[in-house]
Amino acid sequence: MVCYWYLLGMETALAREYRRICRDPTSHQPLAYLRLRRAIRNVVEHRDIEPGQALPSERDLSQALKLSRVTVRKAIAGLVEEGLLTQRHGAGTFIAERIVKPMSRLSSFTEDLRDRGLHPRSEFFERSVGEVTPEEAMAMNLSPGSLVARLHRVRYGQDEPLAIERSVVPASVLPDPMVVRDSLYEVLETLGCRPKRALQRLRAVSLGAQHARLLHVAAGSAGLNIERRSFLDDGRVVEFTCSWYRGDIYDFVAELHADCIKVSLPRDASPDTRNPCTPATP
Ligand code: 16G
Repeated sequence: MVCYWYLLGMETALAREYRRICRDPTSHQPLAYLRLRRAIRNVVEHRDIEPGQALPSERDLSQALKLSRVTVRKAIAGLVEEGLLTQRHGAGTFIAERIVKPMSRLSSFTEDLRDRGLHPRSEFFERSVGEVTPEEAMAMNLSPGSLVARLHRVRYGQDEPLAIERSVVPASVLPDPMVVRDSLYEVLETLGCRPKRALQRLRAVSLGAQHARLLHVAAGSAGLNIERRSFLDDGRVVEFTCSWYRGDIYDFVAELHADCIKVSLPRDASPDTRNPCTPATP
């Protein structure tokens, strides 16, 4: 009975949101499955549906929203791929509890968290401008002596620390790192320099004492060390970021295609590029 009323309440919240989006003249979204996706994201964001809870069945949703089951299935499939929803065989569709991060989207930490209804924030250790180190120059194709902006921070979802990030951006792109308060990508966007593509390398690590302390986990816990080099359309490296994500919360998922047999690396993507982040810990 509880379950019935709970699902009914969720269905009502979702139906209300879906209709609101349909009526919204600024939404400009003609496709029903994309409107439904937006509505599901919004109710998760507003906490009308909590992580771990089940979504009403495809049939119930299609009846409540007067949509075809194909439309509902398409909306749900996209959100499963994004990681907002998970499907358990025979049990249904649920709001994901772990943070599932799709590897195919060049998204920012802030966007990933907002999509999951979490409030992102950063605590900075460093926002400075300095001369590029030889390792950074190599990773970013910069000449010796060039200036770079450095950001070093702990990233939080609500009040929980999720990752530590050390980003380096050419000072020609970001002359004043103090303007970054929350999202680096939002600032880059306003500067007309949001990355267009990126190369990412993941390594499983056990978190050292300092990183573990900042992430509120035991020393030696599993973590993921991720290096991202992001590029502008003209090939310039706009960002070199090393991140340490908590392994107990994050799932990184990639969609694989059987016909995608060629991996194309930019000419400068030497596999043995040294990791400029290794020596420094907060
Ligand atoms: C993500 C990126 C990081 C980027 C940051 C920008 C990964 C592994 N890393 O954490 O490279 O600098 O987002 O986020 O996804 P922001 O715009 O919220 O500052």
